[in-house]
Amino acid sequence: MTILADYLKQYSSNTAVNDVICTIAEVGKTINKLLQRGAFADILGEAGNQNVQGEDQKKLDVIANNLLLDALTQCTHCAGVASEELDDATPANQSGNLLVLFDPLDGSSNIDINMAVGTIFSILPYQRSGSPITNTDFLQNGEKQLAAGYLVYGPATMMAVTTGNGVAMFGYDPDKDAYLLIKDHVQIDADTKEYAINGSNYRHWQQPMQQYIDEVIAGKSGTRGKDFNTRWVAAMVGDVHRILCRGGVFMYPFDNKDPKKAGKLRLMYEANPMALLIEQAGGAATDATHRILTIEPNDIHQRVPVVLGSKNEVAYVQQLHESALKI
Ligand code: AFP
Repeated sequence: MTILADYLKQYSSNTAVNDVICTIAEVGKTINKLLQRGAFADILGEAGNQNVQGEDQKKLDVIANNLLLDALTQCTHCAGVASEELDDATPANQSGNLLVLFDPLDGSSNIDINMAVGTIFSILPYQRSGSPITNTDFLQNGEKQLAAGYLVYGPATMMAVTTGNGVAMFGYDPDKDAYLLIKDHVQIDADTKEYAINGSNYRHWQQPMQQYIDEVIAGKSGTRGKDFNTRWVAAMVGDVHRILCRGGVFMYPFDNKDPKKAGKLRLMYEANPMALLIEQAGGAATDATHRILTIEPNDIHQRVPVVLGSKNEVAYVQQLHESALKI
C-alpha cells in the first residue's frame, strides 16, 4: 500500500506543496480523533460567536481552524493562510512561497447530528516571497492553484487530492496511523442520473434552474426520458466525494433569498478547490454559465453559484441558462 507522502514524492515535484499537503493531512488525523470521540471530546454545539460570514460558529469550526492555523504557521513553505473563519489572511513565514486557503470544517450543521463533515483546502503560489502577505496576494483565479483537496470525515476518514496530475483518494487507517492510497487517476462518468441540490430553495431560483429540476423530477415521462435520483449531504465535501466515487451533479445555484449574495458557497476555499478536483477527474465546474476556475476574485470571501460534476449534465444546465439569456 502506498502512503500519502510516497505518492506525492512520485507524482509531484513540488516538495513545498507536498509538505503542506502532509501538514494538513496530519491535522486531519487530530480532527478525525475529536470527531470519533464526539460528545465526549466537548466539540459539539455552538462556540457562542459569529464568523466573518455572520454565521454562528460551532465549537469544532473554531477548534479545526486553530489546529490548521497552528500547524500551517509553523510550516516554512507557508507564507500566509486565509480561512473561512477569519476576516483577514494570517501571515505565516514571510520567506514561504505558498499561500494556503481552507474551510476548516465544512458542513458544520452536520456536526451535532453525527453526519459527514470535512476540511477543504487550496494551495496558491505566493508571488512576493520575502514581503508581508496581504489579502490581495490571495486574489488569484482557480487555475493558479498548485494543489487542492479535501478531507471527508465520514464512517471512514478519507482524503482526495490533486497536484495537477489527476485525482488520488486515500483512506486514513487508524491502525497504521497513515493515509493509504485507495484509488488514483479518479475519473467521473460524463453522464449521470443523480443530482444534489437543496430543493427547499426552489421558489428562490432563477427560471433555468427551476426548469432543470422540473425536468429531472419528470424523469422518464419528461423531456430527459430517464429517471433520476437525488442525494443531499448538506456538506459539500460529502456530495463531491460521492460524485468522485460514482458521478453525479451538485448544485448550489444563485437564489434571490438575498439578491446581494451571488450564492452560498465561497469561491476561494470551497468552489475553486472542488472545481480543480472535479476537472482533474474529467468533470466540469461552472457558476451555471462560466468555468469556476476562470473567475477573477475580488474578495477572499466572495460567494459564487456552483454547478459541478458529470460534464454532460453540467453542460446541459449551462445550455438551459444560456438559452434563457438568448430569449
Ligand atoms: P455549513 O458549513 O454552514 O453547514 O454549510 C455547509 C455548506 O456551505 C456546504 O458544505 C453545503 O453543501 C451547503 O452549505 C448546505 O447548505 P444548506 O444548509 O442550505 O443545504
